[in-house]
Amino acid sequence: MGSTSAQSLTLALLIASMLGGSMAYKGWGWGQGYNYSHWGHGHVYHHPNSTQGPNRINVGGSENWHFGFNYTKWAINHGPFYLNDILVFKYDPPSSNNTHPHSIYMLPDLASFVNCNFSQARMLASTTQGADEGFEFKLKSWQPYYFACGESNGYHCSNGGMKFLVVPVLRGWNF
Ligand SMILES: *[C@@H]1O[C@H](CO)[C@@H](O)[C@H](O)[C@H]1NC(C)=O
Ligand SMILES: *[C@@H]1O[C@H](CO)[C@@H](O)[C@H](O)[C@H]1NC(C)=O
Ligand SMILES: *[C@@H]1O[C@H](CO)[C@@H](O)[C@H](O)[C@H]1NC(C)=O
Ligand SMILES: *[C@@H]1O[C@H](CO)[C@@H](O)[C@H](O)[C@H]1NC(C)=O
Ligand SMILES: *[C@@H]1O[C@H](CO)[C@@H](O)[C@H](O)[C@H]1NC(C)=O
Ligand SMILES: [Cu+2]
Repeated sequence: MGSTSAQSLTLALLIASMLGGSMAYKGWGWGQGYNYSHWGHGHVYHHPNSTQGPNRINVGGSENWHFGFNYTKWAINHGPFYLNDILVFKYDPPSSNNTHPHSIYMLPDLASFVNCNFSQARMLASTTQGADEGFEFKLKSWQPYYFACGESNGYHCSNGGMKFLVVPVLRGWNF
């Protein structure tokens, strides 16, 4: 395909810029003596704050999870994300007036993410699980997470902007 390696490079740069973005937060927590007994208490909605407990982040902000929104851009602008942050995906279930519902899949690697290749993907949430309070996903480990909508044979992923990646960083990563 030829373009794949260029796209991979672009994504590698995106990852680097996301990590780099988190580096910009270096110093926020310097010497402030983070109090670990606050873990699990601070379920806040405002912008991620490296000195507080885990954040709950609504994916897409007020846009929620829908077709035609650039979630890669959103993730870059709203990073960094921290370990144990909770992503909340909200989307309407299928109904007579919603015949193009969404879902959430985890793609296994960068190549499948770039190509929206769902052959090894794992479904995290069905078309009905984004209703009401939304579907919650906790960023438990230090790894890249590749999220995408799996509907319409990958069309929402490849043409609808419905994919993004996150590499959570350790809160208070200031040494
Ligand atoms: C840490 O937070 C807990 C709960 O808020 C508080 O009881 C404790 O005194 C704090 N410890 C320090 C060293 O600030
Ligand atoms: C981060 O959290 C600390 C402690 O709660 C607070 O004092 C500070 O104003 C917050 N900073 C931002 C940018 O929200
Ligand atoms: C989404 O945003 C990213 C980052 O700004 C950009 O590289 C990408 O080309 C955008 N995608 C689309 C389909 O516009
Ligand atoms: C869409 O359908 C749901 C129930 O299926 C209903 O609650 C809602 O009001 C409808 N919205 C519109 C814009 O018709
Ligand atoms: C999708 O990925 C699988 C392996 O995960 C690979 O065998 C297959 O060729 C890929 N499909 C495309 C269209 O790249
Ligand atoms: Cu979708």
